Amino acid sequence: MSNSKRLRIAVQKSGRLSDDSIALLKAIGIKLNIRDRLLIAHSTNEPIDLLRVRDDDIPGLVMDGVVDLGFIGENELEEKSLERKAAGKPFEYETLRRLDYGGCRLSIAVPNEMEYSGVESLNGKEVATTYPYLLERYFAEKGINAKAVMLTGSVEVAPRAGVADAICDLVSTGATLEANGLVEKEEIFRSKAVLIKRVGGEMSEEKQALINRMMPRVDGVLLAKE
Ligand code: PRT
Ligand code: ZN
Repeated sequence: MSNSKRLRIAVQKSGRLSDDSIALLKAIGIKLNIRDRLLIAHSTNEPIDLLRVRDDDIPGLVMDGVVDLGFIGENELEEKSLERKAAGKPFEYETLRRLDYGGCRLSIAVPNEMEYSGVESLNGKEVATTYPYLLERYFAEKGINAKAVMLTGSVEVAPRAGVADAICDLVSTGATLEANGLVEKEEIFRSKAVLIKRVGGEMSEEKQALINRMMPRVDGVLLAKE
């Protein structure tokens, strides 16, 4: 698929990274004809096709060489990279640029009433998260004997529901934690959106030339917004 003559770029179809990623592509002069329900969108002025998918799928699409470039949050990228490495699948990519949106942190939070005197307080506890690989790595680095419990949604209600003792989830304003009676205790990963490129397989001269033309324009847009 990556042999296609047109440059394939994966973007989140609908979510927190979608609008900013599309806006960046438009700002660097790529005209796009996006129809809401369609998986693929074609550029009308460059040989570029957009693949509009769930963000969870973007790291794998790049690492498997199905697409040439992808816009993705570093949290999802690092988690999928660790997961694929453990499974013996390709997990490599090149980061072309760190972008100026999608900023958040992955943090461990505990119920207000839980006694907490440092990360050691998590020994023997169960922590609900959508990022078990990042969390297990953190526990291993800190020498903590705690268990990551995988949940794909509603992580913040897990302690109240009796499913876990604490959580590890993305935080931006902190409002969600507060609304659920949780206090942020340990920041384990800081994330922003990044533009990544596949590393395996051949890249045609035409496609590489197009990427080479795009990147200075990306830098120009990022600089203008500073
Ligand atoms: O459907 P699809 O799988 O594509 O989307 P998704 O629901 O998995 O992802 P989405 O759109 O919610 O987030 C995409 C990416 O945006 C994440 O992977 C992060 O890189 C980035 N991002 C930045 C965030 C946040 N900020 C964020 N605050 N992703 C999620 N949140 C959630 C968080 O999980 C929690 O539920 O917002 C809530 C906390 O926000 P505050 O402001 O209350 O602290
Ligand atoms: Zn997702």
